[in-house]
Amino acid sequence: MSSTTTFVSIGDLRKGRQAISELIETASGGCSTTGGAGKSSCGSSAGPDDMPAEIWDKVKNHPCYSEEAHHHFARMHVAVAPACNIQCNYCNRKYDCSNESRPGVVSQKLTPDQAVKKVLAVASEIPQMTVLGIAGPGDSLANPKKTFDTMRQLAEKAPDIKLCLSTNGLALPDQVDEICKYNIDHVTITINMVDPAVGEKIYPWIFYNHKRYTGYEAARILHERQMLGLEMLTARGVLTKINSVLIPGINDEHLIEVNREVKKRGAFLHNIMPLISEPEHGTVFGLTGQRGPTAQELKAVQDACMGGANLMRHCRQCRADAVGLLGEDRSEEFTLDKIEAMEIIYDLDKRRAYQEKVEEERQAQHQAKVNALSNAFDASLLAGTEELKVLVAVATEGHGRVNQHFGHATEFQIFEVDRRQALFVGHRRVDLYCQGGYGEDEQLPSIVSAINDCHAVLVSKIGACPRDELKAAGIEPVDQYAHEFIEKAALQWFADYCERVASGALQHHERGDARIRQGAFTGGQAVA
Ligand code: CLF
Ligand code: SF4
Repeated sequence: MSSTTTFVSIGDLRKGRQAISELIETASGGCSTTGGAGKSSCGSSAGPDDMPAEIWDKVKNHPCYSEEAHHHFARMHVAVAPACNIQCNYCNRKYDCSNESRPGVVSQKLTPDQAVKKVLAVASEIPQMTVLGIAGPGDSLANPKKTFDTMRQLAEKAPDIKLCLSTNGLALPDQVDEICKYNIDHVTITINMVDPAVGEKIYPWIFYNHKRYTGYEAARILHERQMLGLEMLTARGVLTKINSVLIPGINDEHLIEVNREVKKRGAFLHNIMPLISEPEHGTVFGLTGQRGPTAQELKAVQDACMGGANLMRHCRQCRADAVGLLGEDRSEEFTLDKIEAMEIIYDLDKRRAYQEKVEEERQAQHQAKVNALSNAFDASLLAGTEELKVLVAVATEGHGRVNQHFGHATEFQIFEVDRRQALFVGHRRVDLYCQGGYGEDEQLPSIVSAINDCHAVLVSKIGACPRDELKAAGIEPVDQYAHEFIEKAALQWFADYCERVASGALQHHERGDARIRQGAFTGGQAVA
């Protein structure tokens, strides 16, 4: 069980927690249970009516804290924090911090001045970039000078950009004042355990107060610091997201308790991520054969946590210098030499005007979903389909629409659809089918396997060969909703599916598990 040393006054904690818990209570059904006209939860599509105005203001255009926002708004990371104060068994220091980043890629490390210049350059080119995060390549708070130097400058020079950081939590309690001083109102803490006996299997050592600790003692100290840091942030009204790496056989069931404990302490969101442990990354887990979870194992743990802290399911485990929408990476456009040659004009009015347009599009998407829910399901035609629930894969290039050719997809978004809602539950990375103008048929089996538990795949267009292959696998290729908003398209397709089942034209079959394992088809990238 968890043991926690708490130095925050109970009064502070209650006050700060009040606003956050109002929202948590509002959305307490978890991301998928409330359903209906926009009444789902914060990690997904909560709106201004679902939460206090000051919290809505913090999450509405943060792509990680709002599932709806991630279709429209971008984030960027700057890699200013190279050092770390702990060792995780899933990390190889040659690569980025895998608590917030995909392992296996190394970021170009920046000084705070270089980082600020890069942020201004990206902001002038990508007006929908609304959030700046520091997520490595080590731990942001093990490098406090570089991290806060960057944040201080940005708070002055780019006041409309939300500031965000990610940490393992060991140094967090000492830095809460600085975090608040620069108005950093989103903090991610990676918490993989609330029991040091579990923690000692994940963390071989920590470096704390000028001393190295190992084994159970290391995990106990880390746990206490994480809980204390979380409580302190809650007391100050900072929104917190908890990242947990799901490690099969080590903390899978335990994460349900982690979810409970972090909710108690005011965490806003819980992001359960799959372990990535390819041997070539050279991590302890990679080298000892510790496997990552399958997509189904990940979903099962997430589902078991429903009703606790709200879940984030749209994480892309992005790299420590990622730029763009989640799932897209434009970092190559903003290398230091390219920035040097750019004309940087940080035009606040232009950015605001653009973001207002994006907000309108997002509202339209939301309204389309609400309308589809009230119009698509004609109960008189759908007898016997009340309890049906299926998964649907969607090819999208963003903006919340079905707007990608099957052959161009490198990932599919997965929605769980029933007569109450179309809920985003994850994404599956796949190999590209279309290779320079022709279809690579050898890729088809792995693509089909990756979405083998889905009943349909929604695309803007699809060729004859993949169409036949999908049909043969029992997956319906659907292109008649090209360029529609995703939830509307998924709900309309599902209403049609239910009608066919109710009329006897089609027999409903449960789909088997997608036979995919972490990294099996993706060169070591996340599949969830
Ligand atoms: Fe970056 Fe993290 Fe802030 Fe987002 S990422 S520091 S909260 S701005 Fe987002 Fe990327 Fe997942 Fe992180 S998708 S890895 S959750
Ligand atoms: Fe690696 Fe991040 Fe863990 Fe540090 S906190 S050891 S950088 S994964």
